[in-house]
Amino acid sequence: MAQPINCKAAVCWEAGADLVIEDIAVGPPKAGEVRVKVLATGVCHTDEYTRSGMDSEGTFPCILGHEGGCVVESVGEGVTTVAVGDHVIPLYIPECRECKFCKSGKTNLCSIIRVTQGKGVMPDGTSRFTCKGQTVYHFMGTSTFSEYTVVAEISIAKVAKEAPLEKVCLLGCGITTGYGAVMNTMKCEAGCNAAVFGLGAVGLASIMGLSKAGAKRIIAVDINPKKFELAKQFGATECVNPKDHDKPIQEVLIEMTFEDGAGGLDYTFECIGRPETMRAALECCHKGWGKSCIMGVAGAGVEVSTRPFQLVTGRTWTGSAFGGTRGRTQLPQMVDEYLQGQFKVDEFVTGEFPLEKINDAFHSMHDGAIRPVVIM
Ligand code: NAD
Ligand code: DAO
Ligand code: ZN
Repeated sequence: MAQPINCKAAVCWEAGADLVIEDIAVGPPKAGEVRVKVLATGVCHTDEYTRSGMDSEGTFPCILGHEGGCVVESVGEGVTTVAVGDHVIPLYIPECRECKFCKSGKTNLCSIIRVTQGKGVMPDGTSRFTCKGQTVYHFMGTSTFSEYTVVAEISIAKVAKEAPLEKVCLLGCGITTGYGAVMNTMKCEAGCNAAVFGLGAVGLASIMGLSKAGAKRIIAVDINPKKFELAKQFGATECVNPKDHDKPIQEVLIEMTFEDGAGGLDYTFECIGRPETMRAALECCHKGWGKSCIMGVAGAGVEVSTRPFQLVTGRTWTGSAFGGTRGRTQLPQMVDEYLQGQFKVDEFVTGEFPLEKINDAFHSMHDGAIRPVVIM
């Protein structure tokens, strides 16, 4: 019978506070749950979004983190799909294969544990974390900023043991989101023209996907020109800084793509999280067929707008969560493709930090880092 484990974790005691390294207890996995040792974890802007207090769903105190590279330490009753010693990546979007959403074949948004996950607890309504006699809440069903965490069996993808966990942990969010949006959500075809707004991990991964899909033009858009060199290495054919133009960026992009009497992109990807760039990404789509995909997460309560005529005239506005990826089914394949050199992962890592320096990892993101990785 598994016992609680005492270990270190970065606890966020309240919205807006720096994380504090604490000694915590991690309870044993209950039925359908798995306890994992976290070896490495990426730090994503969504962790910062919740830490800062912008996330209306944030429950404190909590353990953030959702890009983990882990090894199974123990399994709860009834767990059959993973075993002690397996290498796994936790999933903030589970894949139960039984709920209405999973069975539809139309979406990756498995909703079977959505309500409890949103409240920061395991599916039975309780937390596995305690610190100083106090309950500490889970985050996104993953909580990877801890040396040990507990996740639902349906929320882990088993991956090849040969893959370095300090790299493939990043497939737990940003890379998979951008790449998957191109491949799964938009299904971009060879020869298409596309624009990517925002050149962080999500935008760069979109560029990588577009390049692999055989896009003819991939226009990278960012207000930070320091991002352009990397965007080109990932496959961008042109880079545009909206600050270099005195007209709206959508007009600039339409002019850049003007051909046979009309301009506009076949596909655009919004990887920033701002309503004005979401609007621009929609409005620079080609009349009649252009499609825009929102991945950026805007602040709570923010709304988007455009003139309805933009949609009447054939542009499509959609979005993608975790790149439409069904994690348990598709992440193992992605890890295998990474091992075969078919796509980049190492290139997204912009620094490694020990757990004690996790706040420095957060600060590095403000300076334009793509993905800091915390080595536990
Ligand atoms: P990031 O902050 O690393 O990258 C954003 C980029 O946008 C930066 O390079 C920044 O310079 C640029 N930018 C900011 N304002 C701009 C503007 N007005 N015009 C042009 N460029 C601008 O972020 P990231 O980690 O790549 O994530 C991007 C977004 O995607 C975030 O909102 C994040 O929360 C979200 N996200 C969504 C999913 C999902 O499943 N949909 C998953 C992961 C992240
Ligand atoms: O099913 O209602 C739902 C929500 C699923 C989670 C979607 C998350 C999308 C963006 C999160 C940011 C990345 C960490
Ligand atoms: Zn499901």
